Amino acid sequence: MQSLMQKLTPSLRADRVNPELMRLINTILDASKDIAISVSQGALAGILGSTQHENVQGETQKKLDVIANQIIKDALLKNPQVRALASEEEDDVVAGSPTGAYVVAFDPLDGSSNIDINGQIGTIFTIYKARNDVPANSELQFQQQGKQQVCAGYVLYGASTLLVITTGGPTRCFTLDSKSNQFLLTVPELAIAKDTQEFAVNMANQRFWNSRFKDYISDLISGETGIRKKRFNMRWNAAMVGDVHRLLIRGGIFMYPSDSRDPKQPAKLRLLYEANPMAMLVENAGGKAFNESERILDIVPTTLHQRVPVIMGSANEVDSCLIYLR
Ligand code: AFP
Repeated sequence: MQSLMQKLTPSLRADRVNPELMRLINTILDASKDIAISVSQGALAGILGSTQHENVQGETQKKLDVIANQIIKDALLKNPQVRALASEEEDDVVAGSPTGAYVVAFDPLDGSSNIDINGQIGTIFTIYKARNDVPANSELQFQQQGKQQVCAGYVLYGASTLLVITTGGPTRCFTLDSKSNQFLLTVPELAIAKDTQEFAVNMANQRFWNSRFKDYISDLISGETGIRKKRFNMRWNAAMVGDVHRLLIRGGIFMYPSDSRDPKQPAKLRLLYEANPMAMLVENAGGKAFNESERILDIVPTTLHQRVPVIMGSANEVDSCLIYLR
């Protein structure tokens, strides 16, 4: 069966991806395969635990955050197509080759709190065309709307190592074959169910939500006897990559709304490294992705590490949530 499965390159060719972009995607994926080896070795590779450092987001870096960031950064800076890179773990934009055609942003290790518990973690990445009107190391390279992404994807280091990717066409899923070390196409076209009975939100933040969002969640929880007249189930992974993967496979709604915990930081998830790539993957699989008022892919970014509320997943359920929020 395995030999009949398509490898990544023919699939990208079918999606009319040009050879330079294809090589760039492969650079990211080769790096992710190295990360996958470290993840699978766990304590044996000395990757568990924290460093003494905080990243630009004010979060204590895990050892694997630093290792994964370095692996991807080193690989990208060797690729002449990379004009610049931005990472959740880097303070500033890092310039690459002045003639590179693309800029790449990534969250090297999403779901850091799951590293030490052997839970789901992943690498999220996005690629834009480089801008010729601003310097390579300018933040403006990355202040492009999400709808301008030429590729978005994640590698999920779970029970299997999976790649979910779109280059503007369908959102496709590949599984890393440990024998050939190749990503093989296992779901040619992901399609998110329009309706769902499953939601993902961190309920511990409830007291910090606005009243409209509280009302929406309360109506989900009230089940068959409530206004929604159906029973909803809840799941929370603490890793967006795992939660979004679940909704791509069996439908669902993933929410990280604005909250009042920290007035300087009204939302948690990062637009560039998390919200935009996931929004493109979700939309290209038939789902919807909004902050609380507009389509995520339409947001004009203003800063590199900007954070936004996120509501994404099954189209009809996202619409229902937005009715409460408006
Ligand atoms: P880390 O990668 O810093 O652990 O954060 C993961 C994340 O950005 C996103 O992947 C999760 O959905 C969310 O944060 C989890 O947040 P909680 O800490 O509220 O569970």
